Amino acid sequence: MQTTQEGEKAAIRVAITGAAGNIGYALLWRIASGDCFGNNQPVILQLLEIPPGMQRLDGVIMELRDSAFPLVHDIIGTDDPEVAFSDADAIFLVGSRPRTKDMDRADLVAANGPIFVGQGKAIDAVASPNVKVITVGNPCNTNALIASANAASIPSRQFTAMTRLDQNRAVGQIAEQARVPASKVEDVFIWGNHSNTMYPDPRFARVGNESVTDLFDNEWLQGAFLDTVATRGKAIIVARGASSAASAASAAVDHMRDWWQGSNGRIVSMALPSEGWYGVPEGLVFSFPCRCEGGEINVVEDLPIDEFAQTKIDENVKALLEERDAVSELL
Ligand code: NAX
Repeated sequence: MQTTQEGEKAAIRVAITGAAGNIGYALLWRIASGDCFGNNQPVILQLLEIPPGMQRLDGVIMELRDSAFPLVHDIIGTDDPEVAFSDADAIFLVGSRPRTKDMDRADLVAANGPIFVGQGKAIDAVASPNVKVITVGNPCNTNALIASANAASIPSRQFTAMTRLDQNRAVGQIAEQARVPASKVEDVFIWGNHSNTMYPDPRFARVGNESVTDLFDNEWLQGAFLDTVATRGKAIIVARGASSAASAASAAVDHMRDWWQGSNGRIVSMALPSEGWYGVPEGLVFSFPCRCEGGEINVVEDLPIDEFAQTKIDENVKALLEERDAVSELL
């Protein structure tokens, strides 16, 4: 813990892996400016890269220093996970290999799984016992499971994966269709895996006081809306020639901010190890409707499930069980 001037909060340690990558470049400035942990919460940034990324990381750190953020008390750049995660209060696991055109999901699982074994062990050894972990690197649900399985001393509920980008995409689609600002759209959330099987559930969503299911018909909600959200990542790659970066960073900030500071009663999407909620097998890292309060994530447990939602939940359970089987030797 850092010494503080009177009245100033002690700095928290925030670790970010893949910090010199595309998402890292957008994420660091949002965290440094106070968007995530609060505009009166100083941070020490602990940035992890692999050796080939260290020169780029040096450049990123130079730019961060040149931004002279009042809340940034120190910046550490390293290629050693035990240095990056040392006493970390919050960790963003972003670094991993993005999927390329020639890779299917099984290739991605095989390429990235081992990274999260080593990082889970390092978190177990050196992070704060209260650490909050968000996994962004894909396949993020299964990578969170691997990291958690290798960090036995840290409760598994402290390991989450990011489906907030999918939620934000769903909000964006509804807002655009209803011609309202995104702030008017509430309580749409994601079930399942961060992959194209995910289910953006509109049944409890509202635009202002109006129910989304009254505003739009099932043909759109179960058709174009669902497809657009589920395949948005690919559409961005086609249009931009690169995968989502700023929107992914923004979603990671939203996820961690709500966990850290509370979601003010709003339902948000977070993937976390199932405790059997909605019949999802225990331990599977699955996106559920959640509310956050006092630093805790509480799954909203009493929502009715109709036949379509059940089919989508089952589809995601099946896909995640297959991913879990594919990495069983890493768990
Ligand atoms: P980049 O390739 O731009 O950056 C990744 C960085 O991670 C590189 O600098 C690389 O050197 C570093 N890295 C690789 N292995 C590492 C390791 N073992 N330890 C530390 N650093 C390591 O990818 P970027 O666009 O930033 O995407 C990062 C990850 O986010 C990818 O896996 C990507 O698939 C995933 N995404 C997840 C999303 C989600 O909603 N959950 C959406 C966006 C994104 O596709």
